[in-house]
Amino acid sequence: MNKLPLESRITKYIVEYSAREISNLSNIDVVVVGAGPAGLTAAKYLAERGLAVAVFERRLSFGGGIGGGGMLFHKLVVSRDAEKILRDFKIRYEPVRGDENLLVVDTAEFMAKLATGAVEAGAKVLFGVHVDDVILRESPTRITGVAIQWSAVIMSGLHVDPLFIYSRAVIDATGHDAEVLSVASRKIPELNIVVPGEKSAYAELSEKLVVEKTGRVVPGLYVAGMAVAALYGLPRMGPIFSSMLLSGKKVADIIVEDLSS
Ligand code: 48F
Repeated sequence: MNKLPLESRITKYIVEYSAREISNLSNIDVVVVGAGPAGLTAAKYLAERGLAVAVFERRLSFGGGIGGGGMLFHKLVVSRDAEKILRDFKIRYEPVRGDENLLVVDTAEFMAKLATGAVEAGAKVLFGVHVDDVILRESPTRITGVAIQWSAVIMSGLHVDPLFIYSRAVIDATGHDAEVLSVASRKIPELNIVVPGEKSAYAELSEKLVVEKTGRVVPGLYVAGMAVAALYGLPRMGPIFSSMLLSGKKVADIIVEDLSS
C-alpha cells in the first residue's frame, strides 16, 4: 500500500509518465504539426507502417476545422475518391441520392474516428503544444525537426525558450495559415519558400490541386491539407473534406518511401 497522500501521487505519476514519453519523443521519425483531418490521416498511415510519429496540436482538442462543419451545420461532404479512407477509419457515410459521387458524414463521428484511427495506429498526440520553429541543418540544407512550446506560454506573451524535437520528417498540416512553412519562409530565406496564401473558392479545382501538390517542399519538410493551398496560392474548397484525407494519405506514402530509401 502506497503511503503517500493521493494529491502527491497524482502529481508524481502525471509528471513521471509524461516526462518519460516526452523524452522518448525527443528523436523520432515524423513530426506532424496539427491534429486536423490531414494531420490525423497522415499520422495513422505513417504509424501503421511502423514509424514513430508525434502529432503536436496547439489546441486542447482534435479535429481542426471539422467541428465547425459547414457554417456550424453538423454534416460534411466527402467525394467517393476518398471512400477507401473513410472505410479504413470505419467512418460511416451516406451516399447522396441522385449525386452518387458525394458522401455525407457526421462531424462528430468524422472527428472522433480520425482521432481514434491515428491514436490506435500508435501515433502520440500531444495537446496544448505549439510548434513555433524548425530545426535547420546545412550541407545539405534540410529540416530536421521542430521547436515546441506550450500554447499557454505563447498566449501569455512570456519569453520562454522552447524544447526541440529532432525528426527525420516534419509535416506542416496546420491548415489555412501554413504556420510551419511561414516560419521557414521568414527565417530561412535560402530555402526560397514563399507562402502567398489561399485564393477564393473554386471547390472542384482546389480538391484536385491540393492532392496533386501535396508532398515534399524541401528536404525534411512536407506539406498536407489546406497548408498546400496556402503554399501554392490555390483556391479554397470549403466544407468538402476528400482532399484533406487524400492529401494526408499521400504525404504518408511519400514519407514512407523517402525514409526507406
Ligand atoms: O485547420 P485544420 O483542420 O487543417 P487541415 O487538416 O484541414 C482543413 C479543413 O479543416 C478545412 C477546409 C477543408 O475543406 O478548408 O478548414 O488542413 O487543422 C489544422 C490544425 O493545426 C493546428 C490547429 O489548431 C488545427 O487543429 N495548428 C495550427 N498551427 C499550429 C497548430 C502550430 N503552430 N502548432 C501546433 N498546431
